[in-house]
Amino acid sequence: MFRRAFSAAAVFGFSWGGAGQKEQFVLGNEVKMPNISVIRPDVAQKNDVLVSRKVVNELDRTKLNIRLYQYETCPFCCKVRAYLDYHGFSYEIVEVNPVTRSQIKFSTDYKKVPIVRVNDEISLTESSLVVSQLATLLVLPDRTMKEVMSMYPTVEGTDDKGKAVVTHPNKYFVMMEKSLSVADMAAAREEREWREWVDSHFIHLISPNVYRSWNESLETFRWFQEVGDWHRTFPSWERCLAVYMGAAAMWGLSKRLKKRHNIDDERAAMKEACDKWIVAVGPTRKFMGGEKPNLADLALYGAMQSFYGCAAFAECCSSGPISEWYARMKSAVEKREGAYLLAARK
Ligand SMILES: N[C@@H](CCC(=O)N[C@@H](CS)C(=O)NCC(=O)O)C(=O)O
Repeated sequence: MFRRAFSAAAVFGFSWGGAGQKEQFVLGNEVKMPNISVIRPDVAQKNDVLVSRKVVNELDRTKLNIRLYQYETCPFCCKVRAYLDYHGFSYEIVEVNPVTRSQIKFSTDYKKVPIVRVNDEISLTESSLVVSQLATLLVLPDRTMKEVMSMYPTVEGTDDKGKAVVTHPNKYFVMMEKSLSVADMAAAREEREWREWVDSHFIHLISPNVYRSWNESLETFRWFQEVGDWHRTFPSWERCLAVYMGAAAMWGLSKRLKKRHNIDDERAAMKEACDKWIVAVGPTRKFMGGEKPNLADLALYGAMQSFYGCAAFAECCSSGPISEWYARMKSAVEKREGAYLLAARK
């Protein structure tokens, strides 16, 4: 049973302004206040895994029944959450145990997170693909999820080591039925290129930074335990195993990742990436998307949110223009400023 319900304002600590000057969402002909609640069930429903939280937006009438299987601090999962939250979707979160992964045993061929289940029948995987598919669903309100999925064909091939890989050549594309102006086409290209940069460059800088020493790795896992609410969702032996095994494994792996991605000084590389982003946004835009965040803004925000409690974030991202952009993003996401798009979908 769902016993504890908190308003999102209480959970996230944001406010909507003083009396009489609250922010409003215009949905079709209606002007509504966003009303988000976050429910934390204490126990699992019969024949189900424990839902760690349920985000409910009364204005989401899509009936998609979205469930996100995730690790709270996985950058790929954070990207998907940033997208869902900014657009005001209602959805459930299931925290997956990183050691046992028992919560995703229904998925026999795909063993990574995030996995997004829609109506308990469709599994969406690959964070950027998931975001493009959901974005297409919002742009084309008359299409079903299955129709949207068919717009993203898979291509089977092999990587440079001869291992079989499945790719989605158009995974950064949002499908439109109308033709775009030259300016909108340039903006869409910029958005795609920077989303790809987040996946192929920025995210690779995170592990070498947050696990760079045994102490930092352990600190990082202790923070994961805290924000992932592991105390509530996993028994103590699983928690202990996940913290110490995870910290040891990732400390070792981060050395290999550093080499693989040719990272010399991890902190300097992170600072350089943040500077590069700020230069790309430029001095006149609030976001890369202009007045509103686009999918590249949401991707980088999600990736950065995945390590905001770590020393690397404090050292590289908590001052200067990047911190100002991050604060603007945090506010836009937490206030569900993109929720107007959901209005078109019944
Ligand atoms: N390309 C995938 C990457 C997903 C991924 O690598 N997820 C990691 C967590 S950060 C994972 O599940 N690894 C397997 C594991 O932890 O067991 C995406 O964008 O969703």
